[in-house]
Amino acid sequence: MSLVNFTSREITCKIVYYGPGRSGKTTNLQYIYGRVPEDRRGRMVSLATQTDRTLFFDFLPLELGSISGFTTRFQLYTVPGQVYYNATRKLVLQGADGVVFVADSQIRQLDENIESLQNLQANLLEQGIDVRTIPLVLQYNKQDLPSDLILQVADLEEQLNFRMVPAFGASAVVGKGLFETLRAISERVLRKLSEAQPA
Ligand SMILES: Nc1nc2c(ncn2[C@@H]2O[C@H](COP(=O)(O)OP(=O)(O)OP(=O)(O)O)[C@@H](O)[C@H]2O)c(=O)[nH]1
Ligand SMILES: [Mg+2]
Repeated sequence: MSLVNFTSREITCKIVYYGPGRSGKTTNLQYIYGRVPEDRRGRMVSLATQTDRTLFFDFLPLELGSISGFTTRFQLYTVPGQVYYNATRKLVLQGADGVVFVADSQIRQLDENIESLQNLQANLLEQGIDVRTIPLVLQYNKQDLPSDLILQVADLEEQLNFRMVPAFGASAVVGKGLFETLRAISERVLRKLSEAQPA
């Protein structure tokens, strides 16, 4: 849930990076952390297993400028993608203002992507949120892999983008498409927030 503090003139929003195991959620945050100036970011916290799978979440606080005199802070989280960590995913998802769904473009991961999208929908619904109304952006990651291993963006659009939300081809290992994704979700979250304020 976004917080608006009128005394300190700050807006704080929560964005959750969701998606199947190994799709590249943690790599997104690590790359962003490495590229944002130090005075714009806080400490990144990662809780991972010994093999670097996310065990609980990653957390990265960012300051992304100001609107109408309010400093905008974004708290980026990742969920653990592995199927059996659903209880943790639900906890991390609580109070999200926006979701980035990081899909794995590999052909053999298509079912995992669909299952994870359905899991997102179910977990949001349990919290009384319709997946059609929460700000959502899709990212088709790993587009750097050989073309015979991956689905092209147009095919992924057809298979996964049922809400026709903004979507970006990306390669998290080299940082391609990551800031475009972040910009799109933060704009959508802020727009929704401004629509919710009484005129
Ligand atoms: N080729 C390629 N590999 C990637 C890309 N993004 C991530 N990877 C690799 O995929 C593996 C998993 O990446 P993570 O970022 O840990 O994935 P995750 O979504 O956080 O996985 P969980 O924490 O288990 O849910 C790592 O070996 C990454 O280096 C990409 O764009 N291209
Ligand atoms: Mg991870």
